[in-house]
Amino acid sequence: MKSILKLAMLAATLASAQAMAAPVVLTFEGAGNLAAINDFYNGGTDSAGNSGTNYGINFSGTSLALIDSDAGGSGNFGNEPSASTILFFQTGGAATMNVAGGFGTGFSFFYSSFQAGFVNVYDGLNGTGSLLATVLLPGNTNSACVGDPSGSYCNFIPIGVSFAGIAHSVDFGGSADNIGFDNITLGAEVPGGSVPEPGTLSLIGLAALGFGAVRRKQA
Ligand SMILES: [Ca+2]
Ligand SMILES: [Ca+2]
Ligand SMILES: [Ca+2]
Repeated sequence: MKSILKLAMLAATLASAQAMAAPVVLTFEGAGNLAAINDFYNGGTDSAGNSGTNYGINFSGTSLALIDSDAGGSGNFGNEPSASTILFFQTGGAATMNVAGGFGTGFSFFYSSFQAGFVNVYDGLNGTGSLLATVLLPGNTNSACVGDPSGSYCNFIPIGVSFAGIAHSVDFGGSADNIGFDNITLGAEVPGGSVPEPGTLSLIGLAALGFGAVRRKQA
């Protein structure tokens, strides 16, 4: 009995260690433009039939992939940390990510938004259980897009948080069609991927266009 108990404890320790393995970075590259991400990272496909690496990660039906218009999609953004696809949502108040196997240590990502948003990390699936961490996301300035041909949302900022315990879901919240995320990194307080060159910080006219709206050239 004693040795069986020890084995059980060892298995629990190993499972815990596995949950905190090397950071996983979700770049959304390969997902379809305006496709629901669904099981793209879960051994299945997005709503357009594309599949990515199986990390055991599922996204709620409102979570959409968006490809930069400069790369043939309909995204109104620039300077994303991994070109040319990001996560955003057009309906509801948040996109939810479920990680059945759990993850620990920390969580981080890049985001771009004119308005304030938030990210909540929970220990249960689908935004349930205890709130492990909250990251408040101030609206950031987006103006001249240096390094990316076009796009109103062009100031992707890295941000992250460390927490205790094992997380199983994350809500990415904000104003629908006005906030985008990329290089979502599980297991690290600093997001993976290159940090884009900071754009100019002149506070010129913030376009009221949505994330999924390609900016039209002014006549
Ligand atoms: Ca662009
Ligand atoms: Ca781009
Ligand atoms: Ca990307």
